[in-house]
Amino acid sequence: MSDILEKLTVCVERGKANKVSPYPPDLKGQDGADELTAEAIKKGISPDDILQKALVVGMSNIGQKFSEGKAFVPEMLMSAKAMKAAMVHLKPFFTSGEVKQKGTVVLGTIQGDLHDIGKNLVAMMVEGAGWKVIDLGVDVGFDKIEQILKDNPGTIVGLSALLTTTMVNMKTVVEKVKAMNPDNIVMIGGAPVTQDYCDEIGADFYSSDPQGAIDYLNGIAS
Ligand code: B12
Repeated sequence: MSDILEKLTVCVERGKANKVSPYPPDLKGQDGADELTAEAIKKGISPDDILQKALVVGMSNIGQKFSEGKAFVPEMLMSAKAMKAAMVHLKPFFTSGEVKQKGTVVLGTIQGDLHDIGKNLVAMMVEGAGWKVIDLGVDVGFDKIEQILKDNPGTIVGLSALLTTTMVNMKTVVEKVKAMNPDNIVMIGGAPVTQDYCDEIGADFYSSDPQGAIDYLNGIAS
């Protein structure tokens, strides 16, 4: 099991999306994240292990290299491509939860930020836990959320941020969402976000992972 997960980690870190992808040249002709994820599932490795022990590790490795000046934006982009190729196979597992919907969650990556992999994972897993998810995509400000809240009162807002420079935009959204109705709930997450930041901006809930969000949401629903 560890062999295939290690290969998968390398594929995400090096940005090898699938077998036909010519990038990176030294891995030409070899299986990529697409094929290896399919194989791992076939072998009975749990989708959660595939995600946590391979895909997330690969992303973290490329992020580390970027921090050290050993990798650049194009490489991160290729890693994101590989991660997305893998996630296609995981989606059915994460979204095959209960059919009855417990409520609605509107999700988006905050204004100025284009990172969507973490947000997409939260969307998949929250949906799988039985919630209706409205995914607004990336670069989301209050304007996009406002209409959803008007049309679907009681909708819970989930915001993701990966950039310290633009995570400050979460504060504005929280303020405006609360000004609309103080009972509106906002949960936040993303690598640079912390519980302290959540408290500081008056958001209702922070979690470092999707499961925390699911536990919180299920607590609200029950
Ligand atoms: C892939 C990547 C990119 C890709 C994004 C592709 C995409 N479609 O998402 C591209 C190449 C486009 C990119 C661009 C940039 N990036 Co970038 N990127 C990354 C990288 C390597 C991985 C991010 C990722 O997907 N992680 C994996 C996911 C699964 O983790 P996650 O997002 O944290 O999500 C998890 C949790 O946080 C949580 N979660 C997430 N959201 C939410 C929401 C809620 C409500 C909850 C409860 C939980 C939750 O659940 C998720 C699953 O566990 C990170 C490095 C890193 N290690 O994070 C840098 C990183 C985030 N990028 C960085 C930078 C600097 C940039 C650029 C500014 C580079 C540049 N000079 O242009 C641009 C910014 C573009 C923009 N305006 O957004 C920096 C940010 C530094 C900082 N302190 O702000 C990082 C940290 C790299 C580094 N080490 O310096 N990037």
